[in-house]
Amino acid sequence: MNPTRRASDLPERYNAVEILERNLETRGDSVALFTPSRNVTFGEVSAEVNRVGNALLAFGVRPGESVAILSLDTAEWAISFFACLKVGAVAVGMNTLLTPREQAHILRDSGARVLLVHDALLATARLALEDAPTIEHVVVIGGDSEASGDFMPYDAWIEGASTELVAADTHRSDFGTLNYSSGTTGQPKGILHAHQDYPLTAQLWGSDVLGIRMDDRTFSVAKLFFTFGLGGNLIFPWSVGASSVLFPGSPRQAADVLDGIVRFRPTILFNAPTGYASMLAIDDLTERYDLSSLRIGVSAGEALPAPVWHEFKERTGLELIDGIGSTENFHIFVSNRPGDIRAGSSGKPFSGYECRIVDQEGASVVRGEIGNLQIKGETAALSYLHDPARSRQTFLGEWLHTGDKYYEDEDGYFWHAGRSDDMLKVGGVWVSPVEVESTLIEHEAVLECAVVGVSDDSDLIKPKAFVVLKDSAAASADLSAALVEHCIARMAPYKRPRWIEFVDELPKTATGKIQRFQLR
Ligand code: 3UK
Repeated sequence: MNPTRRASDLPERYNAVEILERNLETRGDSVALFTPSRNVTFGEVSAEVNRVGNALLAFGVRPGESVAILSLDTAEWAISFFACLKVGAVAVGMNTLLTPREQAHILRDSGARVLLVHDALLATARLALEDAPTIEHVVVIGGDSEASGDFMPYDAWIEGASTELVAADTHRSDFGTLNYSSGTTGQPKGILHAHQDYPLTAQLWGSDVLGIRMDDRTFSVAKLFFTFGLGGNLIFPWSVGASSVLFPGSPRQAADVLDGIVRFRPTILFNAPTGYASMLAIDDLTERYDLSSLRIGVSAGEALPAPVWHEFKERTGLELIDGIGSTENFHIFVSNRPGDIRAGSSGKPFSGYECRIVDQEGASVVRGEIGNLQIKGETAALSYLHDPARSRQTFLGEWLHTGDKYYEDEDGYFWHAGRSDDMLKVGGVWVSPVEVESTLIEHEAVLECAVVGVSDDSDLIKPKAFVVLKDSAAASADLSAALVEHCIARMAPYKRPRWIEFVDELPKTATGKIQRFQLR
C-alpha cells in the first residue's frame, strides 16, 4: 500500500485488520509478538485472529457492536483486538486499574454483550458484572479451566473455530475502538475511533515523525487499553512489520520494566515521564541494566520536565522524544522528533495536523502568549459517546479543543503551560481532584478539603490534599496515613494524595468557591 497521510488515500471500504495482514505474504514467519509466555509470528497471529473472529461471530456479534476487553497486556489482548476489527465490532479496551463501579459503568455504557477478561482481573470483574446487565458472554484469558468457574476459558472457546475468516466489509470511517477517558466530574466518557485513524496515526507520527521501521521492536509501559500504548506498541510496529513486546507486569515497578528491557531487548520504549524519573531514581541504573538495545525513548501522558530529559541523556545517552497526544485524537499531534528536540517542550506540529493557540474568544494569541491549544486533523474523534453537551465544547467542527494551555516560542516549539480545567495528569494518567476530594470527605474526621497538583522532586505533578478536620486537635501523622489508606481502599491507588496538609480553613471566594489556585 502507498503511505496513508489522508483518509482519502485509503479505499472507501477499508478494514484495519489490513495492518496485520499486510505482513502475511512477506513476513508471515517473523515474530509479531514477544510475550513472557509465548512468541507469536504474524502468520500465527493471523490464524488466531480468525479463530477468535469466528468465535465472536458464533456469539452472534454484529458489525458496530461493542466487545469489551479487560486484560493485562497479553497476546490474547492483541489478537482479540484485531479479531474485533476484522468482524467489524468495536473493541473496548478497558483500563485494568479502575474500580468495579467504574468498570460496570463502561460495560453498561458501551452496551457490550461479550466480555473478554483476564484471569488476574476476574475478582473485580465479578463485582462489576453484578451491575452490567448487557453482558451475556464472559471469556476468561489466561486462567485454567477450573479458575474460570462458570465462564468459558479462551482456549476452549477458540478450540474448534476455523482459521479462515473473511473481513467484514467496513467503511473506513466505521468505528473500531471505544476508549474511556476520565473527566473532572462524573463517569469516564467514551471516545470512538474509526478504522482509518489507525493507519493515519501510524503514518503521520509513527513513521513520518518517529521513524519506526521494520527492524524495530517496541516495548511500552503504557498499556494497550490506553491509546498511547495501543498505537505505540501494537498498531505502529505492525504497520511497518516490526515486532512488539507485550508484558503483563505493573507499570509502577521500574525494576519490572527494566528487567523486561534487558530480557527482550526492545529498540523503542514508550513510557510516561514518571516512568523515566523512576528509572533515574536507581543509582547504578546503567551498571545494573543493559539498556543498549534502545534507540528511541518516547515520553507522553504529561509534560517531560527538562531536568529529567537532560539527566536521562547524560546517564543513558538517549534523547527522549516528548510528544503530546490524547485519546480524543487517538495519538500524538505535537511532537519532538529524533534530531529536532527542545528539552522541556512538546516539540512542534507536524504534517497531518494544524495547531492554533487561541484566547477565550477563539482568536489566535500573539506568538509567545499562553492560550488554549486547538488542533485540526483527520484522526480526531467526532464526539463523546452519550454526552452531546461535553462534545459540543470539545469537538468544534474541524477543530478539537484540547483543554491544554500552550505557548509557542520564537523557534516554533510548543510549551505546555497547564490545563484549562482542574484535571491532573499523574504518572501520565488522569486524576480528578474532585473525585479525590469527594472520597476524602467521606472520612468521618474530614470537614472539607481541596486537592491540587504539586510538583515532586522530579518536577512532576502529584495530588496534594489540604484538609480541614472536624476536630483540628485530631491532626496527626497517623490520621494522615489513615486518610491515604481510606483513598486507596476506594479508588485506583494512583489517585491517592501523596501529601496531606491539615489547615484551619480553605481559601474561598465571596461566593464560597474554593480557590484552588491559592493553594497551588
Ligand atoms: C496531557 C500531555 C504535556 C494533556 C495520550 C499520547 O495522554 C494521552 O491521552 P489522554 O487522553 O490525555 C490527554 C492529555 O494528557 N498530555 C499528554 N501528553 C502530554 N501534556 N505533554 C505531553 N507530552 O493534558 C492532554 O490533553 O490520557 C498521549 C498518545 C496517546 C494518548 N492517548
